[in-house]
Amino acid sequence: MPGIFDLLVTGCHLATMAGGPRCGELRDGAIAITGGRIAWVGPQRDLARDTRAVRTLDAAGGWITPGLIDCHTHLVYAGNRSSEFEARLSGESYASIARAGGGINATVGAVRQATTENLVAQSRPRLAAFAAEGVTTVEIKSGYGLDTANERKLLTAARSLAGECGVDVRTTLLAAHALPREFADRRAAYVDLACREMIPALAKERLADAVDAFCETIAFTPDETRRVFAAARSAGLAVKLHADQLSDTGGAALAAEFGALSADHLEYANDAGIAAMARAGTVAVLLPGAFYALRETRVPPIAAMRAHGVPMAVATDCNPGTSPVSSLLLMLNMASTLFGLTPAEALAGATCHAARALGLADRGALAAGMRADVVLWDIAEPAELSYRIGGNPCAGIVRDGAVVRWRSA
Ligand code: DI6
Ligand code: FE
Repeated sequence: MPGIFDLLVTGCHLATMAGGPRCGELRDGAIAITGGRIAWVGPQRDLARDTRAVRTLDAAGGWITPGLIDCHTHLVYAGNRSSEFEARLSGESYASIARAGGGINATVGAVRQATTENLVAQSRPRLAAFAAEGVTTVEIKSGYGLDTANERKLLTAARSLAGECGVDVRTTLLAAHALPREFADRRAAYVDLACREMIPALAKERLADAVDAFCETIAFTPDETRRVFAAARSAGLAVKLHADQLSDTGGAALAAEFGALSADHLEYANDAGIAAMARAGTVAVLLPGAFYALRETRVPPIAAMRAHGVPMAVATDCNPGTSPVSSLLLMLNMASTLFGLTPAEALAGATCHAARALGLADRGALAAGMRADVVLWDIAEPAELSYRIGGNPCAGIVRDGAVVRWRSA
């Protein structure tokens, strides 16, 4: 074992998520960190008696997991849509509200009015809520600007929130989220703008890590999505897809065809699409918050995902319309109660599989060489993370090797 570690955490149980049954659990373990990376993980009794560290933290019997990863959010936005919530409660559908010019376009109106600073100020409490629950990596999509300047504003706000909060933010350009009002009846012209201007420009400015699209009857067709993905590919960006959320448009297979990092929602995905995702290595991102808020009844084909060995991630879809959620822990619960995931599958969905949905090989598990994003929980068993509804058992956070908080230390 090397000489002096930067940080040593003792007295813990670990859900390593690094393979093996039951979350790769390791009871009575310890974890050592050096240079922002995990240097060693193992049973505490294997620590050499002369092991030294600049700082040692006692976990007092709590559980350690990798930092949680929310791989699908739209958390930078302005305003809110509580009036649409009321309209849906009195019988209107999400699709009819969207067709009448509300929905995503309502938030686009609010975002276009807002300054970057406004957007940061309105989104800060949401990101802070994630961070307080042990989320150390968050993906944030644009998609409420729908022109180059306003999509840039959203991505810039996401990047600047990252800087001030310390959470690692991955940005995704979602130009093909909805047809903006000024392009009504000029669909092809908007897709041209997205492909010829928005994607190349924002990729060149390094504001986006990936490109996403909403492939749906109320949004973009499979052919329009293909054009967007081809532009992403030319710009050297990975792709992800909002697929088969409200109807089966063949989104799962389309995502697989382009080697997408993930296909998300998937309530209506067909079996051939799931099989294609397995072959392509595309992660299924489950979004139970949107399913719940829209009071959907069609559950994603979990059995097919398991049968084909498609990795399942779980995310919040934090957005003002269909998932006004800022708790990833609540999504672990809903993934189990609504979709039937085991607690171990749900936790994998917010750690190792979420990392893969973002194309990040350096996190999501506790193993030597991984980024040192580590969370301490006051729980007796890992299943408690999805069993409880409300409350926050997070008792300590180490992010990129730095202690953000630790009990009373
Ligand atoms: N699917 C969703 O659930 C969100 N976007 C998407 O493509 C909804 C976004 C909104 O209604 O504001
Ligand atoms: Fe979404």
